[in-house]
Amino acid sequence: MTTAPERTADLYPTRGATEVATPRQDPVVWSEPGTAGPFTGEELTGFERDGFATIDQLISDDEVTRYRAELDRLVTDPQVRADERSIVEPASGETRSVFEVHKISPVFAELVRDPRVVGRARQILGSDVYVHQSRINVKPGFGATGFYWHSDFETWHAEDGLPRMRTVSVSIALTENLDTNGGLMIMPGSHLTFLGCAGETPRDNYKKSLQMQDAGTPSDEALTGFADRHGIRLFTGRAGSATWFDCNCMHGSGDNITPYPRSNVFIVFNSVENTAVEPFAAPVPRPEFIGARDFTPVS
Ligand SMILES: O=C(O)CCC(=O)C(=O)O
Ligand SMILES: [Fe+2]
Repeated sequence: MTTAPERTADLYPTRGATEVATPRQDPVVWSEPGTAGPFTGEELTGFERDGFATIDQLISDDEVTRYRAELDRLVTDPQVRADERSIVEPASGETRSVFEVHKISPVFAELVRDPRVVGRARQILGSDVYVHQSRINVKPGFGATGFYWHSDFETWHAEDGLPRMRTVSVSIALTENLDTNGGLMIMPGSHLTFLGCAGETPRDNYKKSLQMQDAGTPSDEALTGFADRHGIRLFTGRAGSATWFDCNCMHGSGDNITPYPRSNVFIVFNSVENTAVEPFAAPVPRPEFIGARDFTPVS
């Protein structure tokens, strides 16, 4: 008699017939209390409660200048622009995101290895970590479109096969994030509830969802309930500031119609004890430049 290979249990059902809320089944901070690292105990407590922690100045002004020059280079380099890693604005054709910047740019690779960055990720995830995704989001002025409300984990679970909520993102501002230029909004405390979304994942969903998300989008009713319960926080900060946020935060951002670009670099760290398996709710995994399948720890 043969037995079928055991599938990883699905703790977070999504993309079924109806929208369904599941309480979080995982810790938020995985390291033992008192584990040394760049975050203070107080910051970690806040992260556990709210799902995010902000750092006023993660990198210096000189470093901002260097990383921003590298961002500009990546956005204007015709070879990078022609690469599938570049996602353009549907209307203007301008570059909106470039993925896997830690692989295509030695400068951003350095940022990932920086102890101020990877050290915080290790502290939250309580293990060695690898990069599940990295990207720059450029958001130029005069009409860059926003990112509709979503939980990143919903997509990473459904389409990339991350089993548990043991993943954290950092968004580092490379231009000033004003209250007017399409900054990141998070619903504090929303990371404690998983909202499984209704609707099947179309094949090659990522091609559309990177410009405008559709599958994996919460209903207006659910978002109203979340917002009424948790409120909405807008993150502002000078270039060099950073927001760390849990993988299951309900978040999004508005359009940028100001003249001032809002450019950030995002790095997503996943625990080496939570590596990707088969997608939980999609026909095939997304390409590796969006969801890594190389689990080599950052050293
Ligand atoms: O850049 C933003 O405003 C939000 C980006 C985001 O949510 C994402 O890249 O998953
Ligand atoms: Fe996101």
